[in-house]
Amino acid sequence: MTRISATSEQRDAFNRDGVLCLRGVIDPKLIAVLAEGIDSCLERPGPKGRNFNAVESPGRFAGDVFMWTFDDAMRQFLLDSPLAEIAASFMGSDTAVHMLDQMFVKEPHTPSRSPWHQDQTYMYADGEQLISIWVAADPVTIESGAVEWIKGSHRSGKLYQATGFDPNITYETDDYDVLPDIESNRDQHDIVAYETEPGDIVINHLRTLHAAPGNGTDQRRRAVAYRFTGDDAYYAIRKKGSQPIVDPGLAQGAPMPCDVFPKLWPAPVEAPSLHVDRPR
Ligand SMILES: O=C(O)CCC(=O)C(=O)O
Repeated sequence: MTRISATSEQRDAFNRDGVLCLRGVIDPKLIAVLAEGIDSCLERPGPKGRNFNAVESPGRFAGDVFMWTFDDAMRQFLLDSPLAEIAASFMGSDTAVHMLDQMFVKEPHTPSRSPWHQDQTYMYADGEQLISIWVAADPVTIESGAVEWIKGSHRSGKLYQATGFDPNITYETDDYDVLPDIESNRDQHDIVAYETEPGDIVINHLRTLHAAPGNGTDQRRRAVAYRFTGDDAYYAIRKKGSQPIVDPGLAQGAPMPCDVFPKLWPAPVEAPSLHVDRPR
């Protein structure tokens, strides 16, 4: 397996911007495993798999989560890739705990945007060492739906209410601020997007604001984001937010490592064992 750790320049840039693209990190053979896993999950989704857009849309925008617990290729990709080590290195953490994998597939000509959001308030951890790594199985251009990131937004001190990718789901709660209208005021923000080739990765802090346009091309845009937590993170129970695929049985504030959120760095002696059945 490729060994990757952040240089001090890369870590400084990541800490400053809350987002960083690394080129050519994942072996093409492993990207093929990821592509196989994504296609398998599209064909046979897990318990929480769904389409984010209406069936009458020209292109499908599909999502799924915790694929590593029910799909062999997704599990192989997670365990054989260097993502956990990279996550630990960029978080400045001795350990990396895998919180969840989350798929975002925009088939050709899907008009559906991924709305502006921070990841943290959908998810199950608070702390500082919170990171996501976005990996695409296809070349990604601005036109096919490259994710846009607001540089430095992870340092605003704000936590925003999550926004439903599925317009039928809202996460309104007075625990967090209402997200301002970023799209109508784009010139007020330092927005960056990376066009990527398979093997490139984009790392973001879970508080970095981001969004993605639809896919206006004939090319598929298949991607998975891998969410990791570090030493200082702890379990967060949200009044509104998504739930893990299985109740981890953790109390608010508990350390993260458990069967549902396995510690993957340093590499475990025994592979994580959680298995979830796919609906037939
Ligand atoms: O890939 C996308 O369209 C959205 C990705 C995203 O929102 C995320 O990784 O949290």
